[in-house]
Amino acid sequence: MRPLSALLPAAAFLLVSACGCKASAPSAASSAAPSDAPKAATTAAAPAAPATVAPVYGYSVVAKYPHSTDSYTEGFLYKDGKFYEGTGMEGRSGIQVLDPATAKVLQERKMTSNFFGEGIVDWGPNILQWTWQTHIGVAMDRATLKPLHTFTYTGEGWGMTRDNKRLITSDGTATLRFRNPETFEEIGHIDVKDGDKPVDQLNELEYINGEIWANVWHLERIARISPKDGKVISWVDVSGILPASEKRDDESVLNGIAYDEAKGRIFITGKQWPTIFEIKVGPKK
Ligand SMILES: [Ca+2]
Repeated sequence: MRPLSALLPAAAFLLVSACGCKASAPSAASSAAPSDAPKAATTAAAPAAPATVAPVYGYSVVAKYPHSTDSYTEGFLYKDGKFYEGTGMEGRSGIQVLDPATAKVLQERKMTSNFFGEGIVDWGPNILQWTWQTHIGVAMDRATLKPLHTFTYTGEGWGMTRDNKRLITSDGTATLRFRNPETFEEIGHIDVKDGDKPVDQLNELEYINGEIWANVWHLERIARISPKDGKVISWVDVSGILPASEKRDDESVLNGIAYDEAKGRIFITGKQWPTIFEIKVGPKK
């Protein structure tokens, strides 16, 4: 991998602006349909969930929080009382720090318009964000969102999370990769399977109590995955949690899982959803 110092100037290129930040009143008025096709064309809003081997659980909603319908959610985490959200789409990508109660944008940094932002992960005092198909990511100071250095990788960038030793990343396939948090180099991987069947399109990730939780692109289902062997331990079916009438389009899909480790709270949201849901896993109704 290229030495990080050689890539330093690119950090300023990748991230162009911080903001003084206004309250983000969730609004659907400002965004026209995206001119660049998101990851793939689709016409089916909610395909039937496939049969599974692992048990399927349901959910109950504990609380609801506001979420901006302008945010094309690609990365989502909870840290020190705030939500951190990475957003995608060229021209709309960046990272925001949000007040959970009000959705007020406390801090923000935007990417230049040629980048499509993807997952985010905190590591020590830093926060990392990578991009979909441009093979470059940026490490920022978490307190200020000031870019520190960039890093590169092969393949696509989708979701990111971590355990206490490694970063964990998805790329739209059934493979999750473990990475050195300092160099971003791959140090191992698992192939995710439900029974014998690979589970691909793994997207936004969250490490929760020794499991990797991953939502599957275009399904309202979360896989709970063993980090040891990639086996799907169980599924959480959140079908219908956001009424179809509140989804902007076919790409307004589930794509955000965040965990408040101190209080054991699990939050989920999706691309351009108006709501962040705190959920509890329970029997499927
Ligand atoms: Ca997450």
